[in-house]
Parts: sequence; C-alpha cells; structure tokens
Amino acid sequence: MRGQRDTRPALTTPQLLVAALKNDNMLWRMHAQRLLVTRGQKDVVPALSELVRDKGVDEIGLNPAAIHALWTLHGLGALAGSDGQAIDAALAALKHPSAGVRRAAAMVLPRNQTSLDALLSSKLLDDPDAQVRLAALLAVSEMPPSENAAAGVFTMLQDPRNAEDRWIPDAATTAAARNDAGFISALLSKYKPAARAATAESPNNILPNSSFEEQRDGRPVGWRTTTHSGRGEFAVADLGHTGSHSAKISSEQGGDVSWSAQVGVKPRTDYRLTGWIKTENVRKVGGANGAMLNVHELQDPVRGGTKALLGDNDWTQVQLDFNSGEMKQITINCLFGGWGRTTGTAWFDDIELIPASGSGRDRSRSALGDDALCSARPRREHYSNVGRVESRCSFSRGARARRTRCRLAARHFAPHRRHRKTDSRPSDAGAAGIGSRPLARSGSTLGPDRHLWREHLRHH
Ligand SMILES: [Ca+2]
Repeated sequence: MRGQRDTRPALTTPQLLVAALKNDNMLWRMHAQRLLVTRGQKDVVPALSELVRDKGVDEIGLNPAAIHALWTLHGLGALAGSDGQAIDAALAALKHPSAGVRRAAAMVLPRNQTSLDALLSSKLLDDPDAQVRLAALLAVSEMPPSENAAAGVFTMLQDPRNAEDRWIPDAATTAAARNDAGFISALLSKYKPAARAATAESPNNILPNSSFEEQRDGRPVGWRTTTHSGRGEFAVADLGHTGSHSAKISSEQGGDVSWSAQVGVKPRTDYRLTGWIKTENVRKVGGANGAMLNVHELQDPVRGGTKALLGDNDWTQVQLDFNSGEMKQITINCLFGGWGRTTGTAWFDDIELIPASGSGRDRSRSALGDDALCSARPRREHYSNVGRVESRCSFSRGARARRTRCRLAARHFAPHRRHRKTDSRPSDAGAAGIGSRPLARSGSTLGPDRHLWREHLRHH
C-alpha cells in the first residue's frame, strides 16, 4: 500500500491534473480526466489542446495523453462551441500517427460540415486501422448528408477488408442511410450490369449452344467446322461477349471457313438471325467479305448474310432478316472470309435465330426490301454444297457465259416468282428461289433488271 501511495500523482492544481493525463497508469489518467470535466473550467483548454497536438507516440504506437485530452475537451464542451484552438487541435488529430488518437478525434468532433470535410480529406474512411474506419463511418452517419461522403462509403464497401468485417458493413449501412440519395447515385454511376448469362438467351432461340459455353473435347457442342477454301484455325476462345467463351476463327494464309450449326426451320417463315462478332486485323485476300453470319443455303452475301466486319472491331452486333422459303433445315455459318479468303482473327458469340414476330404465315414480302434483292451480286466463289439455284438452272447448251447470266437472272428474280404449273419457264427460277413469294409483278414492271429476266427466258 505504501508503494501505491508513493506513485499517486499530485492532483491539486489544474496544471497537475492535465499533467496526470500523461501518467503511465490508466487509473490516474481516468481519474484526472474525470476531475477536469467535473471541474468544468475551460482554463485548461490551451494545455489540453497542446497535448492533442503532440504527435509523439510510445513504443507501441500509442499516445494515451492525447486521447484523454480529446475526451476532456469533449467533456468540457470545448469542441461544441467556438473555441478555435480546441477544434483545430481535434481536426488535426484526424491525421495523428496513433490510430487511437485518430479514432478518438473522429468520435469527439462536432457533427458538422467542417468536421465531415476534414474527416473525408484525412481519408479516415480508408484508414489502415479498422477501428478508425468504423468510428469514421459512425461519425459520417451522424454528420450532414453529402455526395462526397456517400461516394466514400460506397468506395469503402468495394474493399474486401471492409466487406468481410463483422461490424463495418453495419456501420456503412447506417452511414449510407444517412446519405441515401448520394449513395444510390454513387452506386448507380459505378454499377455495371453483369454480363447476360448464357442461360438468359432468348427463349425462342432455336440455335444450340449459342453462347459457346458448352464444350466437349474442346469443341463447342452443336457446332462443326467447315472449310470452304484455304485454311483456318478453329478454337473455343476464353473470352466471350457473354459468359466466358466464344467461337474463334483465325487464319494466317487466308481462309474461307466457318463454324456451322444445322437447325430445323418452319417453311415460309420470317426469321431473324443475330449475333456478336469481334475482329482483329481481318483483311481481305481477293474478293472476300469479312467476318459475318450467313444462312448457308441462301448462298448470298446480301440476301442471306449479315454485314461483314473487316479490320479491328470490338464486339459488334450483326443481324439478318430472312424468310425460310421452302427450306425445312438450314445451316447457320459463323463465316470467316465469305466468297473469298480473309486473314486475321474473329470471335463469334451469342448467335441467335428466332422466328420473327407475326411469322408462321407466307408473307408476300419478306423483311428484305426489293432494294436488297436487286443489289444481290453473283458470287465469285461458291461452296461445295451448291444451293438449289444452281441445281435447277441447267442448260441444254452449256455456254459458260450464258450460265453466268442465267444464274444472275435466277438469283434476281426467283424471289418475285412463285412456281406455276401453267408456266414452266418462271417455275425454274421460282422453284429455285428460297424465300419465293407470290407472283406479284409482271415483266413490264421489273424495272432496270428486266433485260436480265428476258435473257434468262431466252436460255430455256
Ligand atoms: Ca459466350
């Protein structure tokens, strides 16, 4: 007992009470703090502020005197009033080297805009010490709402060390509720919808494995490779427009190649083919089109294919509307090259084929206008799988030039003509036409292309 009495500090004057806040025994520090607060005199504020400003820390990183001084200033009401030096000291303490002092400062500062600004600029929401971050969040939850605070709270929650903490998310919820409008605004500005899952594809899509996520032996299920000419390398890439995979085609020397899927369709039905293509350095070799989607059996880069991409493109959506005509089964190509060879790399993803709304009946006009039909060009190179246009267009005299003209004519006019038993001549072309439609025109209204039609008839 004698020894304890000997270490008891003298607490007889205000100066001695303040000095006792530095005692190495917490009992005396608490005792002095209580006496100073109950004394209620602000004459000690300069001395207390001096203790708070002391940036020194002990061997374990603490400065207990500064913490007690802060709480004493708080107890005396020195921080709530207009005492500039006390408030300045407390604001400066937000940057104190000791985490305990920073935390105490966050707890005792008045809940006003000045304190909030200082707390945010001192980056207390990003403090290395979790207790400081927690105290800062609780302080923010009691301070005026602000966009900056909301953004800070939102940013804080992106950090796993906060998100996985037991208490911080609760404190953040409180702070976010205080700053609700700003928090929601921050959330929405940084929110990116997750990529559409492969399973979220259109329920009407009739193509298999259209996001190329399903694989067997390194190949996309439901798709096969086709080499029309040249050479191409096929792969399932570890990048996708959605999901994490896509169908990839690349060629160094040049190739006219495709990933293909065969699917049953309803005849005389409008369909929409859509997909996403990404390209890298795709270059034509000769008369190619580029990276595109097409309906193999239509054998037409315009009537039966989407736009073709060349060069470098980030994911780009392509689309084709067509009518199935008499077809019951079609082949969709993720086509690289297309009526010629290309070099470079293309990725294909989310290839969807859906019946167009209101289809299922024979339509006198497909979604394609006559402009598209009349701009159809004869291809310079065709696939081994020759379409019906060619198989129907036979000649008794096989002059090459005539055949070329005939193909051109048949390709132009087939869609305008329907098979008629009474007239065998148009039937050749009409039956050949995929997407054939009712006879709607007479020769005289065929416009600038009618000489081609006459040319065609002359062969038969
Ligand atoms: Ca995918």
